[in-house]
Amino acid sequence: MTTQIKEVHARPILDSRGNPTLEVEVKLFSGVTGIASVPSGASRGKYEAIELRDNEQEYSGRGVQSAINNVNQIIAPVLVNKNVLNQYLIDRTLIKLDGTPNKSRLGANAILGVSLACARAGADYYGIPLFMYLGGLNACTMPTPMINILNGGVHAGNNLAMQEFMIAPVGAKSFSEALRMGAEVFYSLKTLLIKNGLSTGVGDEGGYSPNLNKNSEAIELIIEAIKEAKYTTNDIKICLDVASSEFYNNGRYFINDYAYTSEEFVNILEGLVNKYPIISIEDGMSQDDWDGWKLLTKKIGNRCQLVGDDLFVTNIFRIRTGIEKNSANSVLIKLNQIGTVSETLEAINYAKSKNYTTIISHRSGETEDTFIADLAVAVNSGLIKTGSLARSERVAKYNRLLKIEEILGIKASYLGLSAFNPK
Ligand code: 2PG
Ligand code: MG
Repeated sequence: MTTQIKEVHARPILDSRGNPTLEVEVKLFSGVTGIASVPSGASRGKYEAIELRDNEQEYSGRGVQSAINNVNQIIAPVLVNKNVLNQYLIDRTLIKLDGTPNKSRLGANAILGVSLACARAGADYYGIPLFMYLGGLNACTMPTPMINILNGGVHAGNNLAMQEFMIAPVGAKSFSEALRMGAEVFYSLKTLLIKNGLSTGVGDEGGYSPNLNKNSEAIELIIEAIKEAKYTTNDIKICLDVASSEFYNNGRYFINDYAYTSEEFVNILEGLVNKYPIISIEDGMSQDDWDGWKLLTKKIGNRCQLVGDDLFVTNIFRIRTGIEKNSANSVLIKLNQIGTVSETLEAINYAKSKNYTTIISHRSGETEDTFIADLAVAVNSGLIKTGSLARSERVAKYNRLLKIEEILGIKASYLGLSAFNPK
């Protein structure tokens, strides 16, 4: 059968931070080849599937040769002759071959590279775009972009505790209009930073990383930039990724030499939502602070999207726990947190069935691969988070979405504000 896998091959490439990662090629007997590469996070959740690194001298311990060997020597022989169109069976085979609950034997990076490349090969075999292969005729919702224009936390060298300050052009009529609006605000933010004598250097995700003392200063600068670009905060809303697991220790949230209790920190977030046009907060509370999550959700879950990233790690079991504990109302979806395409689709379907929104997300260490752009449309997630409007590994995803919007033509829809939970 021409859809059978002939060869699987992994090689090392560099990601956007200069760290090695895997590129995987899956060749079919038909001659078609699917290629994919694997991203990598910095503010990783502790319940994520394991990214295998060599811990040898090479690449300062960040080498991925063992993951590459696992693809070429262990996975490849098992997948040869398998039908690439049966993604579910391929992913199950990979999970079984690994045999651990967190993919620590073969590495989630090794497994994901193969899983993604198989999906691409399937799409290429049919000669249809990846979003159509994954989502069929029903895939037609362009995501509202959550554009990270100001970086802090571990993604920047500044002293902002919060990791991502994003804008969502909810008032746009289409994805392409949203992107243009976002770009205009990005330019006006640069002008404002220069005017205020602040740095216009960018962080890992391409957003500016000025040295500001308070998170609220960053939010106020962004609001000013929105107005300077001749928009209102009805057109463009603000979203945050607090990434609070990074500054949580022993039941306390440490910001600017102060150790807040969960309740105090919930009050801070509530204060921000009261004061500013914030419609989404990711990882407001830490991955282990279920009581804090419950309280935050009770207090502002009816007027703000509360996104679990480190909390849920795209893992259906953790999402279920969150639902049982009335925690959050949205799930950040990262393919490499769980490690296969089918498990990612399962997590998305499950979250949606419980009325949690899903945001398809990049990692801070990215490659030029645009898989997540297609995934966002394929599953009609309505939301994507893929960084700033600078640096090609970020812009590549937006550019792919522009192309998808063109392919969809009149079929494309853009939800704007209604993509968010709550609306
Ligand atoms: C996050 C991500 C992506 P990282 O926390 O949401 O923005 O960062 O990939 O470093 O975990
Ligand atoms: Mg996050």
